[in-house]
Amino acid sequence: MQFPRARLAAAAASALIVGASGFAFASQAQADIDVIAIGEVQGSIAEGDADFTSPRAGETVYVQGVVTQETLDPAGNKGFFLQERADATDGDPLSSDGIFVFNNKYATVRTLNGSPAQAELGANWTVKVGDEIVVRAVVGTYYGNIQFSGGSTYVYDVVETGLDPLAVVAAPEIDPPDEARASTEYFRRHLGMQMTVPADSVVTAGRDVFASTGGEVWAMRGDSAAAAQEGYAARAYRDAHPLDTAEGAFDDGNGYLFVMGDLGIRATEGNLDAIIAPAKTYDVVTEANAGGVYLSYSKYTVEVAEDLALEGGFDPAGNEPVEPAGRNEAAIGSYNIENLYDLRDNPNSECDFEGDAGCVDPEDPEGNVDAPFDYVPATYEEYQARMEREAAQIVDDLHSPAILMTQEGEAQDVCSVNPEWTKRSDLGEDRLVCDLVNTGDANEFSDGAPDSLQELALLIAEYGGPTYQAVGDLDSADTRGIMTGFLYQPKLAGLSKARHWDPVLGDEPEVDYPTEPDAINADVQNPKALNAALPDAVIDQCTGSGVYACNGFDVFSRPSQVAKFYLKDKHGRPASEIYLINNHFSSGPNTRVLHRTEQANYLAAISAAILEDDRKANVLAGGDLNVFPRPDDPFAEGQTIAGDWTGPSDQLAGLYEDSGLSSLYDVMVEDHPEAAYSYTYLGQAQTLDQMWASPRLLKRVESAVSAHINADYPADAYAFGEEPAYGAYGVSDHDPEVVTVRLR
Ligand SMILES: [Ca+2]
Ligand SMILES: [Ca+2]
Ligand SMILES: [Ca+2]
Ligand SMILES: [Ca+2]
Repeated sequence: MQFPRARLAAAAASALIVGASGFAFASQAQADIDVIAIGEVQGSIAEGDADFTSPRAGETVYVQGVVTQETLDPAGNKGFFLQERADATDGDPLSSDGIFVFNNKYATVRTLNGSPAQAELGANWTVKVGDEIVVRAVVGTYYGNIQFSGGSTYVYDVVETGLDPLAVVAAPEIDPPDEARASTEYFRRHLGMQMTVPADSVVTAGRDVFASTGGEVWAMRGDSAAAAQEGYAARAYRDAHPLDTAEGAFDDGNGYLFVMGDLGIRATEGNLDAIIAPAKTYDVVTEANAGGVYLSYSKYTVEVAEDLALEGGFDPAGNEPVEPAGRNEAAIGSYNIENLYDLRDNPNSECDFEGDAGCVDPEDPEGNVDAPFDYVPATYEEYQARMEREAAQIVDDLHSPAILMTQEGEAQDVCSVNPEWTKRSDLGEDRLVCDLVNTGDANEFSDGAPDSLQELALLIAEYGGPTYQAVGDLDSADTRGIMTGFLYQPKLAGLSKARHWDPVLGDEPEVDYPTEPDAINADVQNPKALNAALPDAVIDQCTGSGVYACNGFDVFSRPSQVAKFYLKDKHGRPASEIYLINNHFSSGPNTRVLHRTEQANYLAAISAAILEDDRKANVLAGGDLNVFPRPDDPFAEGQTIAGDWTGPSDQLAGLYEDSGLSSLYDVMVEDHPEAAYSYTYLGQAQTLDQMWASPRLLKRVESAVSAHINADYPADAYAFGEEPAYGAYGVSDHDPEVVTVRLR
């Protein structure tokens, strides 16, 4: 053997052994040990293998490896990667030669009774990169990650110290195959091993952060086919997108992508608050970086040891930006403002403030929430900072649309604008006056304007933007307390009067849907939320999770909200009326499939009711539909959805076939495919936020764009105590949409 092997305790008993540290010992242990290859623990992953469990699961084994890297998670849990010297592996390229050791809060691992390590070091070995050790451990698994755990791991021997890990173990340059299944096998074959991310790799989505695991950055090799595409097209789109690298709606799953995490960076820097660099899409990695492959939340993540060195590529915000509306045009936007909760204790809600008990709804148990409420801002300053960034985006990047449909504002109305407020009054929190005691109709300052949206309107004015008015029907809220809403400029648009005979705003809406409408449907108001019971055939299939999951027994957990506006011409005269239908369907694309399909059907029925009343009506339906437009689908053709139900799921079929509306995504794809997306997930661009136009409105559409000011930028900086790296950009997880239409 060319390399040092573990000393046998049995041998040690017969002679005095001088350890690596020069310490002499004589072991009493008689046990023989059988060191096996780590590859035997990880298992050989053949092509098409569906079983990724360890062939040695649950067994106690001895392995030998070099400590290549330490890890540290945001909760303070430590760990390390162990990998065999390149010349001491099983020689099988289909099995990994490394393994992760989870070590809880400890910096040491116990030594085995009677082992050379114990004789040499006493009860504990201190984890040290560059030590080559022999351990006895139980083969465990944690959500698919094959690992040892410090509690059942003992160091048997320290074979050598002071090694340069990357000089003695293999750290292959990452090069995953294009096909998703093959890519998963590829990463599984490297689980626990060091891999090298080469320089020139290109970031494919804004850094994402998760409180429990830290941050992640998705990327592709600089020489991948997607990176070679022209200009802004050089990124990863879901397969169905026309700019995906392979032909056809569903092809390879973009297996060439990889993701980098920061468990290693945190350990290297010895700082719990360390987080991977705030990368944005198109950034280029300028220095090669190595790290162990770790499996977390179904993602094989390279936990790089050093923070990323990045160079900015294209600026995502410059990809088909919104143009200001012209003289005889009006712009209407839609924006998911991501949990815009204020820091006022709503007396009508039990889940918007510290100390609240939680919100429950027997009709929608899935929507129940318990304290602590992680969507409520930590401080008023944090809340205001988010609003300031959203205000800046609405003014600078969306060019102050006449009307903005919003999703995820707080469903609270216990405040009014302080009469003392002016653009320059600098009242801070006191810009609103609130009654935080009286509930329901007894509340003194309830005024029909949802408070966080109302305050956002004031922030827009303080920022130098135009005057906006906030409106919304609180009946559009879900159990937790988020709702859709509207911001409009009174100078450019006004709310039409709600008539009792109106096909949707009236007391007997003409929405053709097979079940009983909710009581709210009889309200005569503008704007107005609408909802109905789910059909029995759907309720009978509802389950707690997966594709059959339902958020309650109504069509919507967050009712669709209709508003009828008149747009004004440059003289302030009413030019045309338009119905806006604002939506926030249940999430996410591959769960709650039946439920979301009904939501699309109901939205189609609302639109059809308007168009049957007046086929020339201007209707714009929009919002976060939480599923992709055709031909994209979370389930490829022939893919199993459940039982013998196969893809595509075509959840928006009702909209395509029965609403009378056309998807403006088709306009975007035709006009500027490289910018046709609104969200990034697993490193790929996709579309969740959509706008749909009636025939008459479609003829007046001048442009429809998605403003790429969020999804491609690092998000949620405040969660990690950071300043936002890109000013206003990255304040929400969704990109807003703006459609510009001719007034007549
Ligand atoms: Ca593809
Ligand atoms: Ca509140
Ligand atoms: Ca409350
Ligand atoms: Ca209010």
